[in-house]
Amino acid sequence: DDTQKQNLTIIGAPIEEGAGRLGALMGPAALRTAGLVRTLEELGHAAEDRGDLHLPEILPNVPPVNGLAHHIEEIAAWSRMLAIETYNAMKSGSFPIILGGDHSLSIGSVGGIARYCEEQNRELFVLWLDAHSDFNTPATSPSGNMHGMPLALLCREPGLEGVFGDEPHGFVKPENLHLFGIRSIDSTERVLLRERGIDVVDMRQIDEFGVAPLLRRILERVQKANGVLHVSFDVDFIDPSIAPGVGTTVPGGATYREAHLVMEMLHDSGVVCSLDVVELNPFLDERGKSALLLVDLVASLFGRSVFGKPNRVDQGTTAI
Ligand code: EXY
Ligand code: MN
Ligand code: MN
Ligand code: MN
Repeated sequence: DDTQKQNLTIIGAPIEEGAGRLGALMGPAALRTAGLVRTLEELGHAAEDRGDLHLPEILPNVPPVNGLAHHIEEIAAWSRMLAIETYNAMKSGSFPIILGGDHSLSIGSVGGIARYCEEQNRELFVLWLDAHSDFNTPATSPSGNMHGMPLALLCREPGLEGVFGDEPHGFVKPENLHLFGIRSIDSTERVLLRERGIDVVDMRQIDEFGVAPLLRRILERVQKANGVLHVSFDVDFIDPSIAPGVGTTVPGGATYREAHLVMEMLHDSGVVCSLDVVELNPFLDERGKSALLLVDLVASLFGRSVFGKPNRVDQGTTAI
């Protein structure tokens, strides 16, 4: 088979301070229990599990923000640690997989990856698989929960400069950001997303056109630019009927096959450089079903397939 074997660096980020409810800190443990590392190894990859990161005793000082940003000192500490970890993993030629933990962790994970890409002059694209657009600033956020803010910070919206302090990190170009599966946007977020011209593939488009052409358009863009793609996978991208283990469920999410097809196409594209798996809340899960589904989806991203990649639809033949 044509699956490329990769060096993977698995980093647990048991962070829940960015979410409105407790439990996401158990996410990395549940993903390991569900067999994530073993599954990746069985697919032939070299997976190094670095274990979980832990908050330092002394948190950084962050200047006060204009608006609400709960636990910003904790998020700042996580962001600075994670930016170092993902930067180092990329630099060593490895593919970082960050196990969350709530979505505020992407500030750090993407911040470190973007720093590496800037240094290497590689164009970074981000695919954000989520029910939400996560584009609030402290000034627009209705909740003050920082898991709703990572993209605003990464796209240089003002208000969260203190999070990284002097820690080196990169940014995401708004035109290289692709939101996918979206079905919950706050009214102030919508204004900002429109003003910045962010590409939003909402569930209505997915219903109407299907995931394949919508995702292919994004992947072709990355390939044409000789770029790399970071994938940020929020559990609430999937429909809550099959993935209930998340604190911010929104009905009408991706089906089992839609989610797998996304991961299979991402694998075939060969452009994915890094992955976050976020927002799993095992306290809300049902007998591990969300954790097990996530492990299967990650397996699809790393080359598991039913039979092979279709190369001629008309003949139904497969490349094996
Ligand atoms: N937009 C809402 C807020 O900012 O409070 C909800 C954000 C939920 C974010 C989840 C993780 O994707
Ligand atoms: Mn999210
Ligand atoms: Mn979400
Ligand atoms: Mn900065």
